[in-house]
Amino acid sequence: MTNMPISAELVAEHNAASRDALSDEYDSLGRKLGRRGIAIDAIKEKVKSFGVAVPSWGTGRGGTRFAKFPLAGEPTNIHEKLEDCAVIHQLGRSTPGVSPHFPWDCVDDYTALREEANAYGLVFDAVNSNTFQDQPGQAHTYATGSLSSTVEATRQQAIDHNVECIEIGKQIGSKALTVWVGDGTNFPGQQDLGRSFDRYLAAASQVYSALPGDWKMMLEHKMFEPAFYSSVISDWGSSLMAAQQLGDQCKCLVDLGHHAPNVNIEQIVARLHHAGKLGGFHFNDSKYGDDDLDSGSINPHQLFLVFNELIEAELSPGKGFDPSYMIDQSHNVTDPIESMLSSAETIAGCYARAAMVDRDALHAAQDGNDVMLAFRTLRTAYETDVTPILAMARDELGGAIDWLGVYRSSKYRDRKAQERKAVGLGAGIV
Ligand code: AOS
Ligand code: ZN
Ligand code: ZN
Repeated sequence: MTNMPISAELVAEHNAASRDALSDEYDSLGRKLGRRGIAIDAIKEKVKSFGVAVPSWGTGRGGTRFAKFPLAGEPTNIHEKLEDCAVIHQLGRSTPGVSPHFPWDCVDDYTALREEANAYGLVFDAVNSNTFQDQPGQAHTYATGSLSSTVEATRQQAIDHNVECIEIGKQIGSKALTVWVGDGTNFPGQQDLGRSFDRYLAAASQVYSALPGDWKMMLEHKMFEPAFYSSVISDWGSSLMAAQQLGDQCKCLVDLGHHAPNVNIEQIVARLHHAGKLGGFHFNDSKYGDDDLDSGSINPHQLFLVFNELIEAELSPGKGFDPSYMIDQSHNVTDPIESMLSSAETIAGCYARAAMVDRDALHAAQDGNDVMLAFRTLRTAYETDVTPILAMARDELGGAIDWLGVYRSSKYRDRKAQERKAVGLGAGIV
C-alpha cells in the first residue's frame, strides 16, 4: 500500500509486543492440527489469499426506519468512505475490495476514483444499482416498482440506471453488477404475480444485454421488505429462474438475511452451485429478518456451514465457479470500521475452519451412513480455535495482530471527527 491512514510504526510497535505470544499459540495449534494430519501453514496460506469485499454504504452508521444515531467522524462521501475502507484493509488485510453503490457514490471523475482506491491498495468489487428509492430530479417515481413497474417509462428509467452503473463500473475496474430491486406488493390483488415477474424478466434482459463479455450480473433475492405481501424476486427459486432465463453470465446472489426464519441457507448454496448459478454472497447475520447484523454475531455455526458447502463446491467447481464474497451490514450501534474488521475476521475464520474439515473422513462417514462420525467430523473443525492462524496471516501480510487495540490507540475516529463534516439526523438506510 502506498497511502496508509494508520501509522505503520504504530502497527509495527503493537505487533512486536504480541508476536512472541502469537508464535507460541500458533506453534501449539500447529502441533495439535499436525496430529489431525493438517498442515497449519497450508491453512494459513489459504487464509492469506482469501478476501471479502466491504460495502461502501456500510462505512457509515446505518439506522432503522425509526432513527439513525450518527457517529462523530463517520464518512459522508465516497472519498471518506474509501479512506475508512483503507483502514479496514490495512489492519485486517482481508478486505481489498470495495463494493460501491450508485447514485450514493457518484463522482465526476471515475478514473480518478479508481486511482484513489488503488493508492490505498483497494479495488472495486461489484457495483450496486439503486432503483428502490427516488432521487432528486428523477423523472419517474419508483413508487410503482422499478424493473417490474407497470409504467413503461419507469421500467426504462430503471434499465437505463443499471446500464449507467455498468458504464461506471467499467471505468472503476469492476467486473460485476448486483441488482436488488424493492419491487413487490403490500396487498393481495395489488398486482398480478405472474405478469410482474414477466415485466421484470423483460427489463432485466435489457440490462443483461449491456453486460460486457467478462462481467457477471448477480440477482439478489429477498423475501420481504420494503414490500410486505409479495416481492418480485422473493426467493432463490425466482432468482434461479430469472438467472437461467437471462443467460450464462447471470447468477444468483445470496444475502444471508433475505430468507424466511430457519431456512437451510447452506442447502440453498449447494443447490445454486449444482445449477452453476452461485454468483456471490452478502454476508451478515440476523435474528428476525433482514437485520443486517455483524456476520457470525448471532449464528456463527450457520456461517461455518455455508463455508462448508463452499469448500465442497471448490472441490468440484463446475464451469465458471467464482463466487463474489461481500459484506452487507448495517452498523447501528458500533463504529463501522470495528464491525467490519470483526466481521471479516469471523468470515475468514469460518473459511479456515471449513478448509480443515477432514473431507475424506466426512465423505466416507456419509457414504457409510455413520451419522455420528460425519457430524463429529464437521464439529471437530467447527470447534477449532483458528484465531492464531488469522492473526499470523495478518502479521505476515503487514496487518495488525490486535486490530482492535491498534485501531483504538490510533484515535483515527477522533481525528476524523475533527476533520469531517457532521452527518445529519434522520432515518437511516435499510
Ligand atoms: C437490501 O436489503 C439488500 O440487502 C441490498 O443488498 C441493498 O442494495 C444494500 O443493502 C444497499 O442498500
Ligand atoms: Zn444485500
Ligand atoms: Zn438486505
